[in-house]
Amino acid sequence: MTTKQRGMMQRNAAVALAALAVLGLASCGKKEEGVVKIGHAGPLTGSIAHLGKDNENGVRLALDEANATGIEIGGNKVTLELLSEDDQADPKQGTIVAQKLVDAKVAGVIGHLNSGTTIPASKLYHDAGIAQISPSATNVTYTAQNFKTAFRVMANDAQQGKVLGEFATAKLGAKNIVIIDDRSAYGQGLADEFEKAATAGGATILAREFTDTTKTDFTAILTSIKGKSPELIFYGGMDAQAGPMMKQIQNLGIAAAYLAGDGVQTPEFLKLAADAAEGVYASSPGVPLGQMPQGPAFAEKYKSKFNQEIQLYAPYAYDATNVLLEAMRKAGSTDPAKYLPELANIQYQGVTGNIAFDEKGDIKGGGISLYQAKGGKWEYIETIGG
Ligand code: ABU
Repeated sequence: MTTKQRGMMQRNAAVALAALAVLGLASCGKKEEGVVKIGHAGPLTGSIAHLGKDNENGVRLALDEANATGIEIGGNKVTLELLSEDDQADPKQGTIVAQKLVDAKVAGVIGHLNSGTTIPASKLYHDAGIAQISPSATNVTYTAQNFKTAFRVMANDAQQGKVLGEFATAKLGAKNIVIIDDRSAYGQGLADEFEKAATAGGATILAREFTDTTKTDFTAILTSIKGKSPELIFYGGMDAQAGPMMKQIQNLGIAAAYLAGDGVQTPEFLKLAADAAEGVYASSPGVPLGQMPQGPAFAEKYKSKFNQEIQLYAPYAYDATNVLLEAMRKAGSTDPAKYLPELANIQYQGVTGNIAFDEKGDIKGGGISLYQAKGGKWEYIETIGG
């Protein structure tokens, strides 16, 4: 061996030793830096983008807070990175962005917003073994699939439809009802549950009418409904349709009570329907923000960070994110295979209340609240269950 060759060998050995020393420190020390990707998916464009952004803000707030406090998982400092995808509230786009999040190797997903995207996406997360917590999808099918990866942090539409059907018949005394839905998984599913409960309460369903999530002109179905003189119209769908629908109901002079679910119990509906909103009834899972254990404090920090008011589901998206992080902390791992059992058994005191899941991944003890629009505000009536 020449002197030059010996010199090169010595230099290579020194470099290898230095690399080993760094690796050794990293594996023995507690301060290894790592980036953990957390997925979010919801409609960030389109007619309900205000709700998708609201969810995204809830997730972002929780992640930013955790990063600011220097979150450690398994003794290692980690940096949480949000990967937020726009599913456009479209089932096909929902599976496309779900696959994108799976391919990006996210450690968990908060979403999707809509039942129509959450349900098909849940199969992809399930097959990839990734935990999914929806802050807002309420269709019963989501958690009825027995996927050990699927969770939600609010009551479902079997509970919500029952409360709405009983409210329509027992409290409002409606005997003749027309149901409209938007043919989405949420709208149709909630309308079905409402119909069961309203019929059990003694009402007659005069007609079931359908629209879709893209329409804003309902004159044809409302004209047909006017001829039936219902005492109550139930709508299964979102605020973007309910707003213009209420204006058209008012313009046509239809004198029926109007009742809907959580997709309508938003500030956006009040804005879209304007004075036609007066008297409308709607339900929402959980309790009003002001009655949530940390609701007012959350509303303040949300406003100060995003310079806007909460739409609807942001506190649930915030809690869902914190529940996911808590399960990772308890397991000491960001590997879903390790933290999923902790998530299934979580007991977490969040902004919205206590969060624990039943064997299907539904929240234990979620209640449903009822509201009426009065003077441009949602006035609280009562909470059933929870
Ligand atoms: N829960 C109403 C809005 C979201 C959904 O379930 O489609």
